[in-house]
Amino acid sequence: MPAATALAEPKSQLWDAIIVGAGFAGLHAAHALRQAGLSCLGFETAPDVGGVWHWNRYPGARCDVESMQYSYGFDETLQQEWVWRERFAPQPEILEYIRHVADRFGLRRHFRFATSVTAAEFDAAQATWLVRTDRGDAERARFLIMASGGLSVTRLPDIPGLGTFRGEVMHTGDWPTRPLSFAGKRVGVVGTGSSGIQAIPVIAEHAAQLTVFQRTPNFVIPARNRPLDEATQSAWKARYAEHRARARQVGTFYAFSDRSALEVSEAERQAEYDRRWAEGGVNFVHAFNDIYTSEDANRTAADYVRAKIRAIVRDPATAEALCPKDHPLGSKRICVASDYYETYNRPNVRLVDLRADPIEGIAPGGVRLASGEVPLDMLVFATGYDALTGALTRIAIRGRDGQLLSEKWKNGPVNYLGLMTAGFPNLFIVTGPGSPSVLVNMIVGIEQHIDWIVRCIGDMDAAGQATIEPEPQAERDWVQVVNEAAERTLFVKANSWYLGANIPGKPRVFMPYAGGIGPYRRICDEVAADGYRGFRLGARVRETA
Ligand code: N01
Repeated sequence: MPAATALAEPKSQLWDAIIVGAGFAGLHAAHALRQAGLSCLGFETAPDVGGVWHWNRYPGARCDVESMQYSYGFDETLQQEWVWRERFAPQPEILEYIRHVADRFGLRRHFRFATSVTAAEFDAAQATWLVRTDRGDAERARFLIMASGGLSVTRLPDIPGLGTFRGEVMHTGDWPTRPLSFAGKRVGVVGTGSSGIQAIPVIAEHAAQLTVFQRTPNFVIPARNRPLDEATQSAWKARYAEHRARARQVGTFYAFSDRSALEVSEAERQAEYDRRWAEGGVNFVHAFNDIYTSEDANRTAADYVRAKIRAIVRDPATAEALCPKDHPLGSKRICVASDYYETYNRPNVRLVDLRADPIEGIAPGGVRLASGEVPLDMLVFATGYDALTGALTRIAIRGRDGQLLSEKWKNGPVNYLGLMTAGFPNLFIVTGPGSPSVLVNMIVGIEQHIDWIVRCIGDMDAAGQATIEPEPQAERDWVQVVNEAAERTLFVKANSWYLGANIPGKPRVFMPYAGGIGPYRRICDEVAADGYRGFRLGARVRETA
């Protein structure tokens, strides 16, 4: 193992950067800043590193991006030495990897754990951020890096009577660390997104009775998870540089099709879908190049999956309820799981279609439906997150003139390149709204953002600049670019968390940039090379005084 790089000591109580979050993004930020000779301090709510992978301990939790791709690419020795055990790593293995990275590069020492940032205020006179926590810390830094995650603020629906339930209540994104047993219990799961569809088959194996409360069915592709044998892994590793270079341009190691679903014969189309269904994983959606953009092309893929559901699920009414019909395939995040549809053939599993039989409330003994009460001992909410903006707006972040970020973004996030927002100098946002973020492999997006941010700080220091923030016109233009990119896709055709549609009252704005990580990276690099075009740079305070 390589020795950890020498720690850059803070020059005074003023840190070069404060980092919020010790997940994949925060850890990489700490490492990259230190490599650049910059000091940093991080805060993390959890007692240890891991970010979402610390909290998402629900049964069946695993990544839907393949292990060989869902890992850092910044260190050649790390990627060659680390051995993944499964094609899709389960949560404990990913957490083990993150902890290994923290140990290997000596990153924990930069963070204060079990500490939540509650407020951050820009001090224009000093050109610094003053950051406060729930444990009384008050620390200053020149830059504030929000590595707080796009899917980290969990959401429990506002169902009448929830507080009266006598049994245990859990959210998949805030799963207890204590051991939980489903044995002999009547368990209810609310929500059938990526988390629900992973947890349901595992809970079904252990619970006496499982009731799934489904509002919107999703398209679920089989994972075909398997152990990663040494030969497969070595083959990937031999070509890691090439794979990573490709992922930096397209967000994934997978090859994309250059054919339209509509230009091939029915037989060819079926053969391609069969091949990808058998292979498993999200690569199913790349079968043709217009699945995300053409409703007709998309329908061929959606029809294929619906036919699979009807073939797998024996009860025709359950099969029909499981068939998504109100949104194109992939317009809500495509789901990947093992034995999801097969689970509904088990005698101890029941699906409740909430569109036909809505939840009226929760009683001490179970869930009250329009048709009557479902008695339960445990209730699992797989009901998602206040995505992309939640972790930013719940902190009292005040920019120039005391403006609150939550106030500035009350009609939707407004920023330039997804990286910065006008009026909040030196505040960097990692993989938030306005960037490809959740539409690509998150680690690819994180590495691109952190590299850009650290380069930006270095360029500013070299040029004697103290502040950077977007020109208001540049961010207005970028919002337009983000909207236009979304309009060219079918993403806008679903009520998804991408649009904030899962949070009552949240402005309906398509938040991620759907133009692709390659074009996005080029734009960010060109902006930097062009003297940070669209940004307003300010000289050091001392020099202007
Ligand atoms: O959350 P979701 P998630 N009554 O918002 C339902 C990532 N992730 O935690 O669609 C009844 O997708 C809601 O119904 P509807 C991944 O990016 C990755 O599953 O709003 N139901 C929906 O079915 C993912 O997309 C991995 O009608 C209610 C579900 O709850 C993102 O995290 C694993 C309801 C929420 O689905 C979020 O996934 C897990 C109510 N009042 C997560 N409110 C992997 O890498 C909400 N729902 C595999």
